[in-house]
Amino acid sequence: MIGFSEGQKIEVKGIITYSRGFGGERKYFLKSGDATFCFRSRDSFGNGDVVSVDGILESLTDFIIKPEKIILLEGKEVDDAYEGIEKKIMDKTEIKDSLLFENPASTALKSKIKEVAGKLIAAKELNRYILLRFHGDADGIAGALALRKFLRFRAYQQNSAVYSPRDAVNDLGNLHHENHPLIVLLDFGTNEQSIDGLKLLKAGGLEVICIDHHPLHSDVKSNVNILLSPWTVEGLEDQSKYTAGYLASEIANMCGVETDNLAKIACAGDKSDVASPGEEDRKTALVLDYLAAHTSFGNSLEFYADVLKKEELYSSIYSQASEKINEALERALPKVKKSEKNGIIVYVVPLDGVVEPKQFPNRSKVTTAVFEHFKTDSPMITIGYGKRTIILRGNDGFLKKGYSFSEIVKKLSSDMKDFVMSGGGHAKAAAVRVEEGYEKSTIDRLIEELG
Ligand SMILES: [Mn+2]
Repeated sequence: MIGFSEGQKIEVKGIITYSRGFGGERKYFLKSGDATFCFRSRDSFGNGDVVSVDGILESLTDFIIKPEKIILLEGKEVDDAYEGIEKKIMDKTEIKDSLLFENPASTALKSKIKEVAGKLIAAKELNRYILLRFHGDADGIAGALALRKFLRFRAYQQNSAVYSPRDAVNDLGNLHHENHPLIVLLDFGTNEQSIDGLKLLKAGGLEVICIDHHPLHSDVKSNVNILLSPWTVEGLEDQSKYTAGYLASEIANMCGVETDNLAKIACAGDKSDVASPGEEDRKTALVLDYLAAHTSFGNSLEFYADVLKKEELYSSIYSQASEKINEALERALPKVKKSEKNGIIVYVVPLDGVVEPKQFPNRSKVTTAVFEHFKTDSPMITIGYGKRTIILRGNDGFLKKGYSFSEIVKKLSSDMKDFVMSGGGHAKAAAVRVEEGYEKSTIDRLIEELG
């Protein structure tokens, strides 16, 4: 560093990122944003504490300060220090300026992707505690694996697409003793049902980054610190296909790791063509979905990464998963009813008796399998239903006629408040929960909406 000399008086404000015992004292490492200093003290500080150290610069080789006075900062001073130091680190960090894939979403979101990349790199540099919740499907898992390539964090699988107030209270409780933790929600958390949870995090003063491609509720933006969503891009079409795992791969790419492969797996998992996934990527996505459906423990990310490396286990999971889907498809096809409405082919398939509760494939996977079985260029939708659940799939032809399931579901939810409990999803794929016994009437009503 320019301008420092040994023996000079120095005052440094910084964040403690690490410490270790050193005789009867502790040796602390302090990041000021310009450099990492160290000092020894008998006082006890924690990682993440912000201190101001007055003393003599003893050595220029590793910036050792002999402290004369150490003050632990509190309140607003801490927040200001974090902001300032983080900014210095972000300015110094080299973040790649190129994208993995150029498309209307990545181009428009480039500076946002960069912002998240910088934020995560700074968090890593400051050794902040990061909690990442990822959606328990191939897209969410691939995204978490992409971020894992350059970042350490606690990872938890989220099996619902909603960030509930219960999740928020849990996180607030668990992070209570962490200093300036950071929460990342990946592939969920930006829909209407998540707002209350997000509000609690905000009220608790937690910093939150949301990376999601589910239809965005307008209140999300004001309740999180950074929002990376294709739904914020004006005029963008088919927003959902820019999947969360794909966006996470773009972030990781800017941080200098290779994530091309994970971007493809993420897109394969959500049937998106954005990263042009191939046959092998589709296989891997299926393996991840199969694993995620069978995993009940929360911290499973390392396990997924391992399975992908173990060839034999991988292939045997793949053959089991595809066999189970084919078997379910065989059971479903005889029950499919075909009709037509306003030039749209409609397939309806009852799924009770076709899928077993809590088994792979679930109702949504079987509906997708039926949908893919009847693949056509003409406008077509497939509706799968079971007890209290309706699953919707539509093709590009359906979309081109100007329809969107997220819009239709929104309308149904408000028109049929008493029967439709909740619903949501994407333009081409969505799900609805209804009161028991109202599955068929809701489907009839839904088909009427196509008129
Ligand atoms: Mn997704």
